Amino acid sequence: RQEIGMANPPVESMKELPSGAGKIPHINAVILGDSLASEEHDLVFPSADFSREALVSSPEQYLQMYRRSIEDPAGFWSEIASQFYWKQKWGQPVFSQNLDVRKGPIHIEWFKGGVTNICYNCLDRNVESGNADKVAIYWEPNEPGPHDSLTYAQLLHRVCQLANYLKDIGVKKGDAVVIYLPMLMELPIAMLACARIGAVHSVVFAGFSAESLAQRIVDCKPKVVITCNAVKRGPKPIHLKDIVDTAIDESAKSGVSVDVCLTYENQSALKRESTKWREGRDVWWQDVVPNYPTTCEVEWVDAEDPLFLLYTSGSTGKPKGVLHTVGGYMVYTAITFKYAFDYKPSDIYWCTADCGWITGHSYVTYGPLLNGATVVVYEGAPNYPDSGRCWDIVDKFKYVTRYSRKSLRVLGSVGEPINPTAWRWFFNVVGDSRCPISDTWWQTETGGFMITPLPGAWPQKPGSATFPFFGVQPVIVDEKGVEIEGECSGYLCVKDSWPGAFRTLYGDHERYETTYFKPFPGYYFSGDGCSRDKDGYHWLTGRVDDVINVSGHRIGTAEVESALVSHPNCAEAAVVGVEHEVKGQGIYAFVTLVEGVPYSEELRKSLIVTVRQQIGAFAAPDKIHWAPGLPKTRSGKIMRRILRKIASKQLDELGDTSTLADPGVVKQLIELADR
Ligand code: 6R9
Repeated sequence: RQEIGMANPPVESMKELPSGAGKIPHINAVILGDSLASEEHDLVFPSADFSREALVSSPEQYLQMYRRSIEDPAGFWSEIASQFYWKQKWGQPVFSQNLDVRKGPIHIEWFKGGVTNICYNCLDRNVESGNADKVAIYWEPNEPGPHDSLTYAQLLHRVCQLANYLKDIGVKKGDAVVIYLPMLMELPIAMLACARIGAVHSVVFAGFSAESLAQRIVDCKPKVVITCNAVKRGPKPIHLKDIVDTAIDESAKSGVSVDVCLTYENQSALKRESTKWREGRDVWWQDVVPNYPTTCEVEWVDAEDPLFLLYTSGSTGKPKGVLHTVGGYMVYTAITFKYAFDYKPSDIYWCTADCGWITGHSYVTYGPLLNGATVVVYEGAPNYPDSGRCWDIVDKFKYVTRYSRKSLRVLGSVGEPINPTAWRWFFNVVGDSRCPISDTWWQTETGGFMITPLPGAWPQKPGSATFPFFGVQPVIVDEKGVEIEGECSGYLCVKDSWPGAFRTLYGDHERYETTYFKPFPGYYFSGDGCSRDKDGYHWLTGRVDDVINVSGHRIGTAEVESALVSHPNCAEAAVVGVEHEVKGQGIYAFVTLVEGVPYSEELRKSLIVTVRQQIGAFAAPDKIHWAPGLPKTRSGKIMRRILRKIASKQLDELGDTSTLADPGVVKQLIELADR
């Protein structure tokens, strides 16, 4: 409290603060510092130095900006959009929307009539404004050793060459291009080249199988697939081109043919002589692209023209092609990047996500480059050659001694609720108790951060994503869809649109409406559970299909997991609900122990006691299942669907386990079921 007092001027009057718009009245308590329940959730304050230098340095400043964004969205977002280059300004109204299924089809439009190009804004704009020689991308290869880099001017040249090639082979505005590349510089180059000519990129994470790739090719029917022959992640090469060959053959069976497979020769992984080749269809990137001119005219597009498709898995069925458009996405990713990371032009920024996921789209490629930032792109795995690699990379690009991590300023977290124990490790150990953590809640569908700390603005609570970003109105509703105010928990929805929102599911607007807008009419439904504490902080509790109802008590699996993980012997935990005769649902916990700790009855009891102590007796797990490993997707998400089946002993209904990072863990778990 001392710190915040120093960092932020005292508040004039409480009446000045919003009570209606934005629905975050409890943040008042934070500002006035009078009623925060620090005994419940320890508060972690940004240092006075950090706040002083921050873009948003106090709760009042945030509130002022937030209130404006809600009361005058057109004005607020127009001002931000004006920081970019528009060939022609957008028309009126600045945005139009219908998020209420009862009032007709769902539609969202921002900056309609505005003519721009996101590649131009990422590259040409920066080159022309003095950043030509600034490093845009540092590329760190899988094998520790010399790295590569591209300045903004060089990146622009590379992008133009590829754009010219794509145009030459007939790719036009609106055509889909599938990109199946690992984290080479060629991946953001390919995305930007598509954007430059108005083509719609569909990046498929290079860890997906041939079958999944084929499914995506069949859905968006590209003329061109861009890939590389192989990649090394860790010690072993993966032959991506073989996977693409199979996928293209598979797609042909559904009548979808690919004319060109542009293949980058990734020499460190595989020589071209050893690459399987289809004459007439396959083309080596290095043989053609460098021969094209380094300038390429921009295809000016409407703000509402499509920018990309990104497939994401639903609860069932085929993947959903989330569609984002140019203008709103551009404005939203740029501004969320800037504020959530308190971006300074001298920063070197590294996001470890792969461009195959939304985080890599918004916060490796577009958000940072729109801000003229220097981005690190890393080809390999975080634990190769050992688990110190990340800190090695951090130090390398600031040229300080091994593992000092002194250059770190802000840390980020995304993708799953981060439990307080992990949060504290990240904060204390990685960040030396010095760097604020931006725990950003958002989704493929939302385009950019939705609920996120602004690191200099207010104290953090370990495990809370804190408050909404500008223009975002999170709403918590009960099962009837009625908005609940104040301290509460329920389903997380969003009221009104924001520029980065997805506009449809490709080719299936009906599924878009059904999945996201029908469950709670009038709102966008996120599929997540959330509670808001009395200070207005948001706590994401996981997907609502992960909520367990025990004797009428709603328990977030994440809460139980958090409690388990706080036990010194527990490394990781995943909790699912199972049918229970008396309680409705019982709690079933898969627990991975810290290396070297043996399973024992005593430990089982002590884990249960920990949960009882932290949440209450009603939340005590009915079963602890020892788990040497947990089934995870290649992006690191625990596949609870599989755990639920194991827990309920429906072993013949495990479903597709092929997308797991390590399918072997399932067998292990089944064997350990009765230990
Ligand atoms: C960006 C991304 C979206 C789902 C989302 C939620 C979970 C993401 C989170 C978080 C708690 C956070 N999620 N960020 N949960 N705290 N900071 O991950 O997109 O792959 O589409 O996943 O991830 O459950 O609904 P996506």
